[in-house]
Amino acid sequence: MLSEILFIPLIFGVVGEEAMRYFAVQEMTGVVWLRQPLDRETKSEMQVEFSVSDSQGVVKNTVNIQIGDVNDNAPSFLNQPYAVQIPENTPVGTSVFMVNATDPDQGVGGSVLFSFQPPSPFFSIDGARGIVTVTRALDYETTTAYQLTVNATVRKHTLKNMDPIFTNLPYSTNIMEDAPPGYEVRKIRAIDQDLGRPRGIGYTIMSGNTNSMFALDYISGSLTVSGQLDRENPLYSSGFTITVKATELNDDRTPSSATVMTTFTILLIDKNDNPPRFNSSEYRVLIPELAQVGFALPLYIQVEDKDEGVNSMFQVVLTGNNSEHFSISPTSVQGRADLRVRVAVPLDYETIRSYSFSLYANESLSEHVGFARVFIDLINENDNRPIFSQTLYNISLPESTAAGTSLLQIKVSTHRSLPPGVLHDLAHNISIK
Ligand SMILES: *[C@@H]1O[C@H](CO)[C@@H](O)[C@H](O)[C@H]1NC(C)=O
Ligand SMILES: *[C@@H]1O[C@H](CO)[C@@H](O)[C@H](O)[C@H]1NC(C)=O
Ligand SMILES: *[C@@H]1O[C@H](CO)[C@@H](O)[C@H](O)[C@H]1NC(C)=O
Ligand SMILES: *[C@@H]1O[C@H](CO)[C@@H](O)[C@H](O)[C@H]1NC(C)=O
Ligand SMILES: *[C@@H]1O[C@H](CO)[C@@H](O)[C@H](O)[C@H]1NC(C)=O
Ligand SMILES: *[C@@H]1O[C@H](CO)[C@@H](O)[C@H](O)[C@H]1NC(C)=O
Ligand SMILES: *[C@@H]1O[C@H](CO)[C@@H](O)[C@H](O)[C@H]1NC(C)=O
Ligand SMILES: [Ca+2]
Ligand SMILES: [Ca+2]
Repeated sequence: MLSEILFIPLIFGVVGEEAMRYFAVQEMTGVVWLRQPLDRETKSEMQVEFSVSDSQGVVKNTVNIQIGDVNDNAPSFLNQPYAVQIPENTPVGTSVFMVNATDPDQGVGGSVLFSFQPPSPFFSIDGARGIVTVTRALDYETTTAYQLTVNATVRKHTLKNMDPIFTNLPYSTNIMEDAPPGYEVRKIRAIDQDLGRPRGIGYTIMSGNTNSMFALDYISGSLTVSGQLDRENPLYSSGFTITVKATELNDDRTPSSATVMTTFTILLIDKNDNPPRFNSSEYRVLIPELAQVGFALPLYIQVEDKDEGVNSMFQVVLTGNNSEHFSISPTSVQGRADLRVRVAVPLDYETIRSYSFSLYANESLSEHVGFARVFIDLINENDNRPIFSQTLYNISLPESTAAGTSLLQIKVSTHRSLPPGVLHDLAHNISIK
């Protein structure tokens, strides 16, 4: 039996004019070649897009290429020529001049070492900063001018491996409190400061990652959200200060001893995700009907919206039949408040014995409503003078009436109308003949 196998070749390429000037890709193997020398001092980083295609289509991917530093620049003096006039009585130890040289190479390759060539008995030069100092008393009568030659050399690269450094510091980002898991807060990046081919970096979180709310990709340095954030959670409300570490990796990808740490601060931006809430679903109170207007009811109502600023502003309203008999304050709240309910009109048990109200806390968002019930019951008080049915009870009875005989039923009724506070006496005249 025969069968045909069709080989579909993959074709590799590089995209873009600038990238094509520097890089060539072998179509069949995907091996990348450099077409011309790179120069870190001109461009330290390039984003190069490579492509791979088959008969079905093309896939492109961007590769970030960092150009490492080599010490390929000689230092140069700035602001030449140098000529200084100093008084002959300039004291020994006085700094009289400063030479200035720069080197375009970065890091260790870029630091310059100064010396006088040949050395002078009268002047010295600070190797690192180029400061020229008088070291011996001068005498105009002996010498009127000194000509000195400064030698600037690039400092020898020390054998000690330098620690990497973070770029684009400081790391501080504000993110919405509802950022979903997987959301990238930011990419952090550290670079190898040493000359030559830069080593890879591994990124880790050392501390501050409360409840593992964030994840840091070891290779890419991408810091992402990995849990459900909530600004109103007291553990998260003041933000996160995460200590991150960058470790240079050896060629076999094991961590080297060259590391650097920094902190990353993340603050959560409030979202209006909480409605106002009362601290109970219902409040009940019993008050004397004679409670004065202005009397504050012993109702301990607290209401709170846990959000921040305008996201925690709301209006309080007490509604229901006869709710105007009471007043509530405050009615405009931001954040949290203890509410006071006060008597607004003279109350009367004989007219209304109990009240039942709805208490709302409404935010500007219509679905953000806090709700509670309020029940107020009045205690009856003896605020009415009793009234006898007759002004005089006149009864006659025979003298033989036995002790304990019921003689008379006295009817007493009350009607409302007397102002509160009247003392009541039940004195009445009964004449018995
Ligand atoms: C050296 O020259 C550079 C470039 O002109 C300047 O920015 C720097 O301030 C100079 N340093 C001193 C110490 O004069
Ligand atoms: C300049 O200084 C360096 C370092 O001290 C020394 O190696 C070099 O020979 C000096 N150059 C000249 C021209 O003297
Ligand atoms: C509501 O809060 C107030 C004020 O803090 C407090 O006095 C009251 O006991 C609370 N009520 C409930 C049911 O927790
Ligand atoms: C409201 O209260 C009044 C007494 O002030 C009463 O007559 C009336 O029936 C009540 N209305 C409702 C709807 O409860
Ligand atoms: C508060 O919200 C409730 C429920 O949505 C609504 O019945 C009431 O009219 C609102 N009150 C105000 C003052 O907006
Ligand atoms: C009380 O009753 C007696 C006898 O029935 C009568 O004579 C007398 O006038 C009455 N007194 C009054 C104040 O009504
Ligand atoms: C009761 O009798 C006394 C003395 O006789 C009199 O002063 C008073 O007015 C009488 N009270 C009533 C309510 O009739
Ligand atoms: Ca919130
Ligand atoms: Ca809110």
